[in-house]
Amino acid sequence: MQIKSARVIVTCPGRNFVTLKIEVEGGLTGIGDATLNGRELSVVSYLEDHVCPALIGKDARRIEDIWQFLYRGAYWRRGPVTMRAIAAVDVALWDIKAKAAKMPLYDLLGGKSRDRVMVYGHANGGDIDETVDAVGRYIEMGYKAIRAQTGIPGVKGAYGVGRGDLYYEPADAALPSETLWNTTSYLDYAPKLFEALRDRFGFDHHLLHDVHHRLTPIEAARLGKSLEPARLFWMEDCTPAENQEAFRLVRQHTVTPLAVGEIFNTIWDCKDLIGEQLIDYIRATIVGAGGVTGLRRIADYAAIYQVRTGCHGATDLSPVTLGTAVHFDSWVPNFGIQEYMRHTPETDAVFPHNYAFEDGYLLVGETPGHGVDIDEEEAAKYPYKPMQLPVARLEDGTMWNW
Ligand code: CS2
Ligand code: MG
Repeated sequence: MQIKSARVIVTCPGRNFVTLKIEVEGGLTGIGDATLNGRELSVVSYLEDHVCPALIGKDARRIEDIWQFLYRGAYWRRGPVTMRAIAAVDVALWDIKAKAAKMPLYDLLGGKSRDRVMVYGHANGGDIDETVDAVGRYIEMGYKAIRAQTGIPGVKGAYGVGRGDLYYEPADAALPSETLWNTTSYLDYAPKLFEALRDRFGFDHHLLHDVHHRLTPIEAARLGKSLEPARLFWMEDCTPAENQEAFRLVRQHTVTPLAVGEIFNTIWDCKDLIGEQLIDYIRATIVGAGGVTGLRRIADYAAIYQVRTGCHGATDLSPVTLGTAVHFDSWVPNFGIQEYMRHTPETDAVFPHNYAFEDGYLLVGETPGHGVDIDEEEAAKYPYKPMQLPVARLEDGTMWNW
């Protein structure tokens, strides 16, 4: 089953997506997502200039060998650009293998471990009252788990406050826009949101919160402690995780469950976090962590330590990643939850797919492959637009973690 062509398709139906399409002799095709929010064209070049030419003529059935060829063979290991390119190839090849086997991807991975995949949606508002109302709307839509983020009065552009209810999208300008951060106001305000949410809705729904790397370890420990009465499903990215040891300090102070890993690329980024049981959920995802092959390694390792998966699923992860994730989630024994931010109708039209939301869960499709396609005519209507993520500064002008 020789690879005949490998092409990159860039489209911007509201936001940029990079997709790799591989065709093998006999005509079967598969697609993989290679989108890196705000840095899309670097992956396009990595694929077009360095990876695609080397794929031609290779046996598409040898997914593991091709993964190793691209990982070890580059010499320059890891990193978001390399690992997204590898993910795109890997997912396209799994798609082809599953189509050739006439099986939905989850079957090829070992079959379903569950019937449906619990997801969490994003509720946000400019202040506590607005966010409480937004959570109410998510509950009405059937969500069992909801991430809640609130603006902070006096703090311009606090993380997670979107434009619109369903389609939160942070990459908002050709050059990074500036937001403000104030840790003192946040540490004071955020716990009040969760108190208000539990007062209003009780404890029947899972609540999640994303700190988005804004705190130091001791501040994160304090927030974790103050959120304990709200019994969160998780507190996410409470402090930057380049230094995995930082989580020891957080962990020893709080029983609020910890999630981390949406920016991780490989198992090495979370080796100690998992091995020392410093986290509860690993957020690495298909496109970020080298495809199905890379993520499966992380998930199997995590299972030994009772760490469960919680795949990143923001809108910058294309429907191809989401669709593949739903297959992965249906199979993976140590599944925790799946993030689900809806794509716009334009994006859904570019990427026809067969996963479906029902009553707080995503249902996996039954067609062979990962169940997501790209309509190239539709994609061509939306040319690439330069868009970058914002940056954050403290009030005195110091750069902070966005
Ligand atoms: C966020 C993301 O989904 C999440 O948990 O942290 O929205 C993140 O900001 C974006 O994926 C960045 O591209
Ligand atoms: Mg996050």
